[in-house]
Amino acid sequence: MSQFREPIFLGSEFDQPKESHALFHVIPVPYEATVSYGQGTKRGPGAIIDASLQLEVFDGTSSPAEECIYTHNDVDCSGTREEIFSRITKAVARPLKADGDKVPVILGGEHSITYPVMQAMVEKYGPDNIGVVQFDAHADLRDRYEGSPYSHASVMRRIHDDLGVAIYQLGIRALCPEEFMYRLERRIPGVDAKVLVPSAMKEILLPESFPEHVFITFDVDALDPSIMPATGTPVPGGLSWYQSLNLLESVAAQRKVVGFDVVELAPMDNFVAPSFAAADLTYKIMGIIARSRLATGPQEHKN
Ligand SMILES: [Mn+2]
Repeated sequence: MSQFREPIFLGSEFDQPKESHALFHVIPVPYEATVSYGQGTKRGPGAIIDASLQLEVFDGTSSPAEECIYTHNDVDCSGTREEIFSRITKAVARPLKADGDKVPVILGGEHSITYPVMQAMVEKYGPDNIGVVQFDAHADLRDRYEGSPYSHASVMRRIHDDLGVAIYQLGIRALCPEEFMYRLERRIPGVDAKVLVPSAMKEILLPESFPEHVFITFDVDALDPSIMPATGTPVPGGLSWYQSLNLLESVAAQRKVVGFDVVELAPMDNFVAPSFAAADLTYKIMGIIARSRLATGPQEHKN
């Protein structure tokens, strides 16, 4: 059990730090059960970590790796869904229970893993003190999908309905009538791709009532398929690279980001660009979080 996974995130540049010293806790979750179209998300975490070996430590603004990145062993994704979900919750709870500021960074795997991840986040912060900002092409608000309430297509419904957590959606451009009505009835805030993308919007304003802690769930299909074709259900009209980074900065400027995940990468065998994009995105979000911790008063609500 003490054996580290090989390689570790940015293992080309750093040895595994002491677990207690690290701000960022990378938790690979190679879970794939309900993906509906393309397959291969269970290879996502490995591909992101492999690609991280090619990253520059300096991200153009700062070197977030200086805050230390500890890579945990892969969560065991064998057995029943219940067993796997409870292992995921436990793995995320571990850094949250430790002393000091620790940021879980979960690498998927299919999007359904965000539900057990949020169970750990809610245990730490309470349902009223944490909200989820979701970058995604799909609303993921179906009550069930293909018979399962725990499908990747239902994950945000579980988080909002069952955990009572506020959500904010960015980049959505594929949803069914049930999800459309649910969003209206529950007044789910956010900005859809058809507004966000043509206007090249760089900043959003979270509702004043939105919780002070934020978990970011980044489904890579939020990105346009031109930069992210390696995902099970790509949808045209997605976010560009810089727009995504600007929006992430905007979220981190308004609330304290206490964890994030990058999910739904289905790596392509002969095309490394999407895997590298997912690794770069993961590292860029670390940078945004590290810098927001240093900025004066990042937790002050700007709205
Ligand atoms: Mn999704």
